[in-house]
Amino acid sequence: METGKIAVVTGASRGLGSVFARVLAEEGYTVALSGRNVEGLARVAARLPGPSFAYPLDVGDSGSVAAFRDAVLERFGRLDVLVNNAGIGIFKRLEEFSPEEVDEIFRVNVRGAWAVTVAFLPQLKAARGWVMMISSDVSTRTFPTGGPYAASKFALRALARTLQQENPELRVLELRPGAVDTSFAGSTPGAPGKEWFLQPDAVAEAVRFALRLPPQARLEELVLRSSLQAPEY
Ligand code: NJP
Repeated sequence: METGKIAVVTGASRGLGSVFARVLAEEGYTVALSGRNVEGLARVAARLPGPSFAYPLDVGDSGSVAAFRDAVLERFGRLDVLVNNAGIGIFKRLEEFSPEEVDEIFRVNVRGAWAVTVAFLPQLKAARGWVMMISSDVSTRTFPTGGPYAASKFALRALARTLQQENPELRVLELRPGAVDTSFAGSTPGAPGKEWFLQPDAVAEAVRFALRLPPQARLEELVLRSSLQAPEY
């Protein structure tokens, strides 16, 4: 079931981005996959059930974002769904961070999502499209060693809400997963101790749910955690 609609997923080379791309393809979208690891993008693209397009992107680099936007618009001329998924995490006590590490978290998690969103804003508005910000259950709470990461997700939440307020024709979803079993922050999927983590496929179902809503319905925020994770607020 091809819909003629186009979706962009950032950070699609592995983890959550790869399963978001699969669900979008299953829902009939042609998916533009992006990330720095082009081999990873090609692997993910090869497994998708529908047509796709893979293009290198560092969301924190203005030139890279402009080249990616130009490539997507030259190829498809429109955009219906943007999933701002690219993100990094570094976890340690505040005094152990270098300024460069703090900058890098904000460069990717905040500036990156802002840059890709505004690059495609005219097309997203014309399509009355979705922008899905993949933030975190820590976009409203903190935990020791998570200071700059949580701060970046609080900031992403603020960007999501401002985007919605400024652009009522869009549907902006802040999707807030808890701990998910991916390669995030250098971890290994399925590693001992991660048995309680949510599986990525479960998070991707939230994207499917949003996509299937009637046009009149705007899902603004969704917290999705493993039932084995403590309910911290
Ligand atoms: O992590 P991982 P997840 N430019 O490390 C890409 C949030 N989240 O799938 O560039 C462009 O397996 C990287 O691609 P590449 C989290 O904050 C997660 O779990 O090719 N892309 C890769 O595809 C993040 O926002 C958990 O290396 C860049 C992807 O990002 C999102 O979920 C919990 C990039 C990261 O894949 C996906 O994370 C939570 C750049 N500069 C929120 N830098 C969790 N896993 O527990 C990285 O609350 N990427």
